[in-house]
Amino acid sequence: MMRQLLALGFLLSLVVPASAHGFSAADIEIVHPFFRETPPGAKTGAGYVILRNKGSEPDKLIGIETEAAAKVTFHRTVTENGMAKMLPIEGGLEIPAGGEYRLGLDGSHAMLEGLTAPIGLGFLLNGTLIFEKAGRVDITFEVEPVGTTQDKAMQEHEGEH
Ligand SMILES: [Cu+2]
Repeated sequence: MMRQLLALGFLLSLVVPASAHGFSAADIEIVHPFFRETPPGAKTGAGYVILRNKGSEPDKLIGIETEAAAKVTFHRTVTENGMAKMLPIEGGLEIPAGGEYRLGLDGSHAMLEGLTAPIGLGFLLNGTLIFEKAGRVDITFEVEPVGTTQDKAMQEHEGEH
């Protein structure tokens, strides 16, 4: 019995790191940052994250840097006359005091331009989130399969807690 419990504990400990994939800096909690898997030859990719602010002042995500891409900007995909197009989100992503910003809702995403290599499942990619107040925070991005939405990733993420 003890041995079975130990074995179970070992299995659980293997599963936990994915669910515990998060970072924090000052009052900001960075929940499950991920890139979507890209096909071979892709020049662009997309990144998602949930930012929670436990503080009493708003903060802003003003930039992302990563080893996976030459440049990262913030976009929103909108549909006009049946055509999807991407518009830049200007001025950074505001995280209200005591609130959150879900990058991935309403078509929002971090746009990775100039991919240095395809982004493959199982990769952990280094990056830095740059906040107006919390400053530069080094993190890692996990990689989720093509078609993963913010909601789906979060369900899986929170289901593991
Ligand atoms: Cu885009």
